[in-house]
Amino acid sequence: MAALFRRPTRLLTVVAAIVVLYILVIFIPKPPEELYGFQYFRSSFDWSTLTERNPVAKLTPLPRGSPKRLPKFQHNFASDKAPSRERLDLLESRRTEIRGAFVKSWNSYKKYAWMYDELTPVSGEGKDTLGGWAATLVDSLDTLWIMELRDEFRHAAAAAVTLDWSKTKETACNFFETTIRHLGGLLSAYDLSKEAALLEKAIELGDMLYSAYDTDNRMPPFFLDFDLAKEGLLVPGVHDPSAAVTSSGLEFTRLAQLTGQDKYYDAIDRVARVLDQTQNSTKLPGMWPTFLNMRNLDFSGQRGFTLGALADSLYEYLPKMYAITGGLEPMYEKMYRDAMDAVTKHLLFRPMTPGQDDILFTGSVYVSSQDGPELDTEGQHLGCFVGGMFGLGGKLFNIPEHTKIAEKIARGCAWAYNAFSTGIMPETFTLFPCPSLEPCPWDEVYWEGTADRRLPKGFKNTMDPKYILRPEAIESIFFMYRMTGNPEYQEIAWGMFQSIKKATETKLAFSAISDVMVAKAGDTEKTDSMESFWTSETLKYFYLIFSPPDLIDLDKYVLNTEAHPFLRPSARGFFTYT
Ligand code: DMJ
Repeated sequence: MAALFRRPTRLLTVVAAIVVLYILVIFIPKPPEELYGFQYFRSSFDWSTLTERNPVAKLTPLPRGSPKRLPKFQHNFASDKAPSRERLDLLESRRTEIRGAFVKSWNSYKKYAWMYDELTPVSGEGKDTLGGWAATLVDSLDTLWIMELRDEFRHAAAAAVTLDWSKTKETACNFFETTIRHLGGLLSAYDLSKEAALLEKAIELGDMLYSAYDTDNRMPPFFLDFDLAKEGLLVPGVHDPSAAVTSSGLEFTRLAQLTGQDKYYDAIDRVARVLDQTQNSTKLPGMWPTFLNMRNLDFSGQRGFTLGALADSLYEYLPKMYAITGGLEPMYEKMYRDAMDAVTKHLLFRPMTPGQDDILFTGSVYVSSQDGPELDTEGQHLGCFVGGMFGLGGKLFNIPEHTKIAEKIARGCAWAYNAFSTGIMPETFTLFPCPSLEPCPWDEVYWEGTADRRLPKGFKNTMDPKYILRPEAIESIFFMYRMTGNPEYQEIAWGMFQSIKKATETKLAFSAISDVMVAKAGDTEKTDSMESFWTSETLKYFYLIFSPPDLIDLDKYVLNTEAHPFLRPSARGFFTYT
């Protein structure tokens, strides 16, 4: 060593060699591995090697008994009269048109925004909104499969398995969105195609997302900050949207089932147990507040409650978790029943409409210290998923009243679509409630005196008149069709699809619009945004409602909140990764 320092040129050579080696290791991309028939790139950091700062002493295992025989959700289509040739042709032509809308969106994404999160559907560029891991691509994999665009699927899957979860310009990711879109997208693409490389990529991501649970109380934060996670310094938030931090159950359960690793299930089970323990000690017993303090887990002080924005999938996942665990975890049934009792009592209302329509909506509640629960009769597009949830819960737990409520909520959203000039419901609006859930007479004078008169009759005002290609209304209509077999729901869906197409289509694809109240659908202002749920959810539901009911049979699959189908356990047992 001493000799080395006496000869400066030799020292320089050694330093230069070390630098070159470093550059080679860090900057020269590693060649792909050949894995399950794909050129697979492994992420540059393996999150499964991280030593946890707050390890779990004893993991709660995935329920592994023989799954229960759960009541059927889908209508018995086999007992119906076979549809006529004309009807079958009509359904096929509708599917073709919907698939055309998907292909148009997909082709422009490929041409202008490949590997970006989203396409800007007016200006034709790519933009990153969720970490830069090709959100639209990953979110669309299963739709490509379902629409039988198999070459495109293979091409997209080959790109998906090159994603590096440690390669992002961001310092943190949105834990919820990455779970439902990316992890959910990969798992469902695997469940449908059985391409093992997709599951491998899902496991890499699952391990990264799992690190969000390495906090003092094992509750996840809203943002997964990569450096903090690596140092074991993550802390849960004190005011987080309840859906974002409590609804990763389906994705982590499916990952546990496919890998046989209990740690993924343990993580979400701990969150569910907190919900279970706190459900009846909130200001609106049965429901959890819209915002949660995940640090001290005291949910008793917050006063706002909703099934809409920020809270939605917390509730959506209760019956779905029961389904994916094969009915072996009873706490989900109990939570669903108690939550829906509170919803039925405090949030459900019938709007006063000119046609005295037999429809229902859910609003939001503020619990004031003087007057108790006060209902705000605001409707939200996001809240339209509730029809599907009541339907699934009603069937799974044999509560006929809930299936009736489900249909009325789904029809309420269809009614709101119909009421506007574009044939589309705005993001949010306020309605006039009837005094009870029974029909009430239309009071035109009252409406004229109190409503914003630019709105259709029955509506009071809209705080947010945009439509951003959301799926929730068609989601519930689709669920109602599969639940009842009533073809009227297909006609409702077709009307919705045509309206959305007319109002949102651009030269390249489809775009969010700023206002659903313009006089003519073609005159809408396009806001140059196409979120990945357009191809992941909205177009998938439209396609499925016109497809034979055994395509994504809801007694075999459960859909995550981003419409990604996961296989449910069957009497044949759990599906495991081999
Ligand atoms: C989707 O990402 C999911 O459905 C989520 O649960 C709510 N918001 C969007 C669609 O509107």
